[in-house]
Amino acid sequence: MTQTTDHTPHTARQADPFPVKGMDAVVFAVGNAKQAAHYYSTAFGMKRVAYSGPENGSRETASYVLESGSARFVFTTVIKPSTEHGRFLADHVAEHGDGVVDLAIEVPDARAAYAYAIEHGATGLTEPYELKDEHGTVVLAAIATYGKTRHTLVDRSAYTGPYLPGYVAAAPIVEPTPRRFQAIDHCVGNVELGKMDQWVSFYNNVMGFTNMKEFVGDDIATEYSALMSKVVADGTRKVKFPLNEPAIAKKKSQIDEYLEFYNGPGVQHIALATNDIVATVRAMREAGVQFLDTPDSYYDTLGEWVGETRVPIDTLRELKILADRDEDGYLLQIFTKPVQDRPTVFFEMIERHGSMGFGKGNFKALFEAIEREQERRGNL
Ligand code: TYF
Ligand code: FE
Repeated sequence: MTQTTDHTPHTARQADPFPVKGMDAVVFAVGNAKQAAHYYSTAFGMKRVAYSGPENGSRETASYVLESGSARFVFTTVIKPSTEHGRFLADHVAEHGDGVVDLAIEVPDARAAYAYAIEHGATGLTEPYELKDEHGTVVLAAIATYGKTRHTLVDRSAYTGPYLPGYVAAAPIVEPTPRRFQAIDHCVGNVELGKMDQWVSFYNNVMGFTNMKEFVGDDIATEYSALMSKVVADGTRKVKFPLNEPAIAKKKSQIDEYLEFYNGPGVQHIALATNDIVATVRAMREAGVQFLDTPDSYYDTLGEWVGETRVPIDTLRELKILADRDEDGYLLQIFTKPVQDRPTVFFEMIERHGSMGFGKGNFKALFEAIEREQERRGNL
C-alpha cells in the first residue's frame, strides 16, 4: 500500500480518479429519533425536510431528515426489528450508543465509484441499486470503512424529492431560526492504536484521496495530545476525513476513552461550517448546548500570535471560542462536549477565513480542555 502526500487538488493535475460532489448525509442510529430530531432542531437550528415511518409505510424504522444549508443529518431508530436492517440498528444502539452509521458521499456516478472502490480493495456492503418514485431515480451503493461505519455512495442527479424514495416531505419541527451552520466541514474517525496509517492508505487507495499537510505526529502526541492524527481529502477538498489513533502518552488518551465507550472505532466529531460563529455559539449556548471550557490565560496571549480577527478577543473570551492562524489565513472554532451520555460523539463549529487547517495552534489548549472533562468523568 502506498501513501501519497500531495497538496495539489487532482483537478489541477489530472482527471480525478474518484470524483465526489460533497457529503450527502451523516446518518445517525439513535435510541429515540423523535427526540434527537427535536434536539437538532432546537439546539442546532436544523430544519426537518423529510420523514419516513409507520405513517407512510415504514413499519420497522423511523427516520427524520434535517438540513442546515448543504448539511444533511438523518436520525434513524428501530421501532420493531424484523429484518436484518432493523436488527442492525437495534444492535448498533445497544453496543455503541447513539452514533454515526453512515458518512454518505454524493458522487456523480455511484456505479463507477463503487466499481473503482472495490477494484482498489474496498469491502462492498451493498451492490449498486436504484430507488425510484414520482420524483425520479437515485442510485446507491455502499462500502465499509472503520468499525461498523459505512460510506454510502449516492447519485441523486436524476432525483428531485426531499431525500430518498420512501421518504415524504415534512415541515420543520419548530419555528425556523436564522441558520446556525451551512455545511459539513469535516468528519473525524477514531481508529485503534496502530491503525491510523492503514486507514489513511485505505482512503488513498480506495477513493484516491490525498493527505493534507496538517497532522499530529508522535512528537506532539507524547508531549501533550495523546493522539496521532492525519487528514485525507478528495481532489477538490470538499470531503475531508481526519483520522485519529491513540498514542501512548503521559495521560490516558481521549481516543482510548472513546474506543472504550463506543466499543470500537467510529465517528468522533463532525465539524460544521458557520459564517457567524459568534451568533451561532450564542444561540446554541442559549438553547443549552454545552461547549468545552477554555481558560482565561489562553486569551491573555492570543492577540500576540493570532493577530487581527473579525471577532474582538473579548468576544472570543466571553464565548470560549478558539482562534488559529497559518500561512493561508485564520480560523475560529469551538467544540461541544459529547452530545450523548457516553463520552463519544461531539461537534465542532468552525468559521474559516482562508485557513485550510484544523486548528493546530489550539491543540494544546483543546486537549487540556478535553482532559479536564475526562477527569470529571473519572476516566483519566
Ligand atoms: O479535526 C481536527 O483535527 C481538529 C482537532 O480528538 C481535533 O478538530 C483533533 C482530535 C481531537 C479533537 C479535535
Ligand atoms: Fe475537527
